[in-house]
Amino acid sequence: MQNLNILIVEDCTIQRLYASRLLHQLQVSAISYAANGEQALKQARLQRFDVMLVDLEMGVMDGVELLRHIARAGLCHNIIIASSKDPLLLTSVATMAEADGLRVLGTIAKPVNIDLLALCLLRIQQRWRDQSPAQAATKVVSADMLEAALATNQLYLMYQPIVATADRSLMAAEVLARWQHPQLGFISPDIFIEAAERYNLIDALTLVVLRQALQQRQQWAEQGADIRLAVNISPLSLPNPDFMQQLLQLLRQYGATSTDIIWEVTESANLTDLAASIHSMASLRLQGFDIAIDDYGTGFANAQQLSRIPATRLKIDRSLVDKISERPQQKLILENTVQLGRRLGLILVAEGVETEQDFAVLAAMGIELLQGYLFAKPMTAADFSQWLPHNQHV
Ligand code: G
Ligand code: G
Ligand code: MN
Repeated sequence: MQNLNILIVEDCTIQRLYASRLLHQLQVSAISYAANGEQALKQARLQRFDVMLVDLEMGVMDGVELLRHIARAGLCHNIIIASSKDPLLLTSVATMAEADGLRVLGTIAKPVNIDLLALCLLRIQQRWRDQSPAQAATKVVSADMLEAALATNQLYLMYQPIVATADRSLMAAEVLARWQHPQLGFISPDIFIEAAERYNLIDALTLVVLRQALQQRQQWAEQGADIRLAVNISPLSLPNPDFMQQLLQLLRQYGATSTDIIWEVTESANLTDLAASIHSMASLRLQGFDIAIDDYGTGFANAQQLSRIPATRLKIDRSLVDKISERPQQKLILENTVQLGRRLGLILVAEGVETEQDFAVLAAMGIELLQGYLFAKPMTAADFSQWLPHNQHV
């Protein structure tokens, strides 16, 4: 974090000093200040900042207006929003900023916590869902292409084991969609999932994926293997009661019950219709399903937002897990995340485990479930069937 150039936008002197002390502790050396939105704009026109730490309430041009200006003029890409306002307001401002094309590294309730601040800054280096290449590629994927893909079975599924840390036995398989386009070839899920969300085709896609996965599950069952499936659901689908009904209808059709499926929902401020989303999740919980908060560490949910989601598992994103044994600072953040998960009563899952060294660190932290290339890569159904007899202790 040493070579980051950060602008603190904050009208209260004490808060400003406090924030800069934390940034010093995180070894950020280039720190500038602005006392309100107008000053911030002036400064940003004079020099390039890697990150702006923006307070929402300020006398002369507040944070909301400032973010609009920054986005429009392309003055800075990475934003951290700090405020003592209601976390829900923070979330909606963050959603607005992202819709304007800014990258929100995090929202922090004041007083700013140093670990959260560190986490936000680390995200600059991490894989990001809405990177511009992915966005550019979405333009190539049209709604017609996607509809055709769904209608003509161009999607196929891969299965990746999730194992128990204790004995590396198979606990579930995550279902991962792949798209082989007849002309364009392989299209990455990061691209087509985002495209599906944009074109309002994500519900249809999820149902196609689920049907295929349930058919496969039935085949495995006939061969004597009872495989629990972890299925991804877009947060955009949750508020739709018709979609939720269709999910359950499909399960009934294929004789699957609530203990056969884990739903993975990406951590997101895009739980736009929060009440309806929580309603859907609570209803799934009441029916006995497990719900995992997926990709934790890439979005900007804070502890309070997290505690509102009726989940049973916290799935820690691979950007926090990768090479953990070599990254002491990252380890502190991971330990914090583990503590948070424990306090919320969640089962912890780490994804992206690639080495025995990392395995040892994660096991010592008490993370119950693991997923990663160390155990197995995502496999076709046929490869998964081959892999099973050697590894299954279910
Ligand atoms: O397998 P890979 O890491 O390339 O997948 C990239 C991302 O695409 C994963 O993080 C996963 O969440 C997402 N993804 C894969 N399949 C599905 C799916 O069926 N539905 C949704 N919503 N996301 C999926
Ligand atoms: O939906 P989710 O983000 O949980 O999907 C997990 C994705 O991470 C899968 O698409 C899979 O391809 C990828 N993945 C799983 N294990 C590893 C790993 O050990 N290393 C890397 N680089 N990627 C992984
Ligand atoms: Mn997932």
